[in-house]
Amino acid sequence: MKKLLFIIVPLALIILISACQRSPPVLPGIEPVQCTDECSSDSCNGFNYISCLTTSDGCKDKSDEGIIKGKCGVECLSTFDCATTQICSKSYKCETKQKVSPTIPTDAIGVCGNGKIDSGENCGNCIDAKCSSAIQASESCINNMCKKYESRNFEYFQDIERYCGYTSSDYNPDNVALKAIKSTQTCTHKINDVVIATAAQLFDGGITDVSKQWSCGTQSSQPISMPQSAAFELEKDIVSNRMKLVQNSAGSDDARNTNMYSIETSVDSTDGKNGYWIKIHEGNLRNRYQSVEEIRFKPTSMKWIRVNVLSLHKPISNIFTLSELEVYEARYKCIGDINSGED
Ligand SMILES: [Ca+2]
Ligand SMILES: [Ca+2]
Repeated sequence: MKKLLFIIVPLALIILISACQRSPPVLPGIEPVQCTDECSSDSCNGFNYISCLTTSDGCKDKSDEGIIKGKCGVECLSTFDCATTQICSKSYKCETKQKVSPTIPTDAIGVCGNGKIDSGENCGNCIDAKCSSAIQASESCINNMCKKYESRNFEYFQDIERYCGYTSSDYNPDNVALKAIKSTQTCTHKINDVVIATAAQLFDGGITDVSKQWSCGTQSSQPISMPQSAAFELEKDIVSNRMKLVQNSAGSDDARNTNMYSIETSVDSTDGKNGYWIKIHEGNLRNRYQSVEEIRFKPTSMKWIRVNVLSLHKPISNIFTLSELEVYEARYKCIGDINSGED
């Protein structure tokens, strides 16, 4: 029994001592320091001012104060912070106002119609580069260049009336259009695998044969758009006072009849499109196939002749046809008249 006591008592003491060591007494009022400093001094995050403050735990913490005038390169927060000639920029700096000059949108540069002659623009492809005084015809656009226009004697009607003893009914009976050398047109019509109806058929002497007429066709049910034109170049400069225009003459098909038309002439065109043109006549063709229109006008110099078809008698038609344009030279006597004026 005594032996057992010798073992139990020291064992109990060891347990008691180790228990006391595991939970040491906590002193009231003193917390243990368990934090670290977030920062050591004030700083910036972009334009934001970050102050470094000591908090209640005794450590330094970051505090974002926002954008503050005078800190982090911020000179101003609004234009009121700047001088009167300055504004507060997006980077919070006072900057002198720049006078904003109007800028041409980049998509307008190089555009035809912006009023400036841009690279690649000329009188033939853009109105910006049109010749200086085309109305007075002192310049004319030929091969995409403005050239001095050389007027012909018989363009100034008053002068002719004053100096020339012509009569409007006096003309040479030879149809000079038959000798035309070149032609062009805005539209054609395929007659068959061999024949296409072009402006050349306007001066081939053929009237009733459908393959000997200028035709325009959409080759579909779509109506043909207006205006359309055909032009041809005479063998040489002439002075004319009479033409004959023959209406569509294809079979008895009035659906192809031209209504309004005009005729223009040029002495300096090289291709039937460029150059200076004057309108010598405008009228309506009768709504009857094979009808012939007699056109009289004051003697006018011409090398090129252009017929413009402005409307059809059947506007929804998908085809129209003009058969022939005959051109006659005026007879006049001017050479003696010019120097024997009466006043
Ligand atoms: Ca332009
Ligand atoms: Ca013909």
